[in-house]
Amino acid sequence: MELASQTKQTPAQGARQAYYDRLSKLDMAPLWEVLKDIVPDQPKTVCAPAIWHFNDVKPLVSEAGSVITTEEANRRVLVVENPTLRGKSRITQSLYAGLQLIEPGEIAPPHRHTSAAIRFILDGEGAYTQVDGEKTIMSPGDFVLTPSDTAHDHGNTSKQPMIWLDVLDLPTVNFFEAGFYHHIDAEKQNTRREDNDSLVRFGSGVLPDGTDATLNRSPIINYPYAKMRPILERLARAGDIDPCHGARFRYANPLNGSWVMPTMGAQLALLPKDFKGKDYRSTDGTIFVCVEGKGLTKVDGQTMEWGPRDVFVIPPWQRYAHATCEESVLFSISDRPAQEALGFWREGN
Ligand code: 1HN
Repeated sequence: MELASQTKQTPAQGARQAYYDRLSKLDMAPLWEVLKDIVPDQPKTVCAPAIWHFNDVKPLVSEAGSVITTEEANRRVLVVENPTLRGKSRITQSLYAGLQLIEPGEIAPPHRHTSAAIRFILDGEGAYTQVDGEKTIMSPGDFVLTPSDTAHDHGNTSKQPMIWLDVLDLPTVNFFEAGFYHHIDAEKQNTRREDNDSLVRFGSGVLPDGTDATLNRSPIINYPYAKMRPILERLARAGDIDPCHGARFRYANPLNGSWVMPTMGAQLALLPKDFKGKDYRSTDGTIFVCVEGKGLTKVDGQTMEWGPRDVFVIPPWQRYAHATCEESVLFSISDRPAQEALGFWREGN
């Protein structure tokens, strides 16, 4: 009886609740009860910082090869899920990530969909992907694009398995409920261009006559690590080293200097040995891959130690700082281009 009287509403509260109940019947609700939740003072994230050590995940990715064929799976991928977003197939609220395995002799047949994808090659040598009629052979550290709605298929004609990180803007496209998928009825698409044609045409500071410069994404499908790594060395040697990020560039759309795709943007950074980065935060939750070296990243009271091929994620607006014990290279990707286009991307220290 005591308890009941304690939880009893005052007549005013009771009237208010009755009013809310009547609103609810019409699918309406009072803003003042939720205002603080939907308009936070500063970015509020449901993501957690997390790291996937390649040494831990590689055996499980390899085991997938005996669990299912690429033919049956279509794409043989283990989804990398943020620990606080389990079951949602996402690493941040806006991005999907997965580790894909393709065994020697296998093909992953062509299809196209609204969601754009990137591949960042982690392990193996010599498998290929084809994007809109162009084939490229992939090596570790290569950054490969599958822009929105482009036909793509993969195959492994090498003698070793290949593992790469897939990142797709699926949660973003699905947030807008705007995604289409098209099956292409073939084992592989026919190539219409020479291998690596797009890099040769657009990757050297010239634009051939007839180039459609309004394309909102890069025409280049593979930014090979062998071509990118020396650029970092130049930047570092010249002393162009940011106190937070090290010597860094962003992969650019050569037509307009913008990010490679409207929904996802990527960067590559060289952090010198014994680098001690300053604190940084930004509104784009960011996925990192260690390409080379060894170091750690402190975020929100947590320390994540990383080495080659490890994948880690920093949630939006959480302060982080990198430190190295060896010269290191970090690849990163986020939804920053989308936030910039919408006008709400912010950074700070
Ligand atoms: C996809 O098309 C690929 O083409 C990989 O390799 C992962 C995850 C969801 C939807 C489409 C690929 C994917 C995907």
